[in-house]
Amino acid sequence: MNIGITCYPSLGGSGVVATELGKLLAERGHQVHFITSGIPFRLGSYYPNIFFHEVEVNHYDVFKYPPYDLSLANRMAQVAKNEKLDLLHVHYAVPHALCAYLAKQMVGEQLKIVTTLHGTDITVLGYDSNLSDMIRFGIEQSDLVTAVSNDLIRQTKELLHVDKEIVPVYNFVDKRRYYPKEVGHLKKGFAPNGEKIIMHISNFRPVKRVPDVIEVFDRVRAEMPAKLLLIGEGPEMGLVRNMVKERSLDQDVCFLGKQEDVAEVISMADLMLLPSSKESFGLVALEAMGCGVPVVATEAGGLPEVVTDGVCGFLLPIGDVEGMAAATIRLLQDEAMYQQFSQNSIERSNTTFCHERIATQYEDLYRQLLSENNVSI
Ligand code: GMT
Repeated sequence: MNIGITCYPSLGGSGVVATELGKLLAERGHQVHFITSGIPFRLGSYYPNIFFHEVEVNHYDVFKYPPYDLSLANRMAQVAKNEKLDLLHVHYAVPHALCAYLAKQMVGEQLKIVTTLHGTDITVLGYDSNLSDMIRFGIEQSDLVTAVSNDLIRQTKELLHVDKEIVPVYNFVDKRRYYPKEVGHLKKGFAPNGEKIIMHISNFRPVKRVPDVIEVFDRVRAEMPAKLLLIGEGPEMGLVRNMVKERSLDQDVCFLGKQEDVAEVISMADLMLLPSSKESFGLVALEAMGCGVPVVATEAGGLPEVVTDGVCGFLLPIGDVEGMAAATIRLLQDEAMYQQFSQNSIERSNTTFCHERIATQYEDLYRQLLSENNVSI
């Protein structure tokens, strides 16, 4: 198959999933064309069967807002024609589903559109009355719509009142790269006296509730020796740094900023903390599970579909910092329970969320869609 993929190329779960899926499809012999505003950050080096088509936005003075959407639609149509694309798989509804619709109008009905909903494209932007009708239209005009959790499907239907079938396809991790790595030497640098390492990874946006991470860590630290590693950057970084100072936690909290090889970094952790108020899936939780790191998180959105409560970690109500601190201490102090949760996490990640399984699911959906229209593939 000739497949076009559009996503946001910068750091973020939807871009990661789109890029990793593209790599897996290319490994299976498909021609994969990324149509994005920059090289997706997880793409890294050269891969056979992967091509990159940059979307260049016109910054002519007359434009108050440079028209990214139109340039993207135009590029999609060009690539679809030149490379004889069978389908465009767009990740994140806004504006990608609409751009794909426009491209299809330009090249013809034979070009199929697959839209994957990732979360905030519905659970945040869906509440904006300036966008909600467009999002609904984009979903309805797509030939196939998938979402990364059942909870996101429920929320999409409730919020946008769409009747269209939305197929759940979970996110995945590549188990050839996400497994417990031997990083004792790195761990020693942060926890020289064998302190437990708690980790949080996010874009520090309000939905991630990073201040709750500090609240939880403060309580854990009062009970046992522990270190907190914070990975990522974003709007609430200043607030979080202040909280660390005010609570005199500077010696025990380390800010690592953005990191590319998270599989290596996550292997240093004993526990992943994810206190989000919204999380359609929680890719970071899955990445941690793949590395054998149990998760303490909230019950938000699709997290219960990823982290089995009491098996791979513990899930608490949003904002329950006391509960999350108690669960963290319990798990870190009970060695037998910890080892069991760590094993359970690896097993769940390698089965339900195995990269091979999910790539096959997407491939089957593409084939079904194209065969409905008698396209030979
Ligand atoms: O979490 C974010 O702020 C980034 C966002 C994105 O679009 O990259 O993540 C969303 O998509 C990820 C991949 O499907 C999911 O794992 C995240 O749970 C989801 N974020 C939210 O729902 C807040």
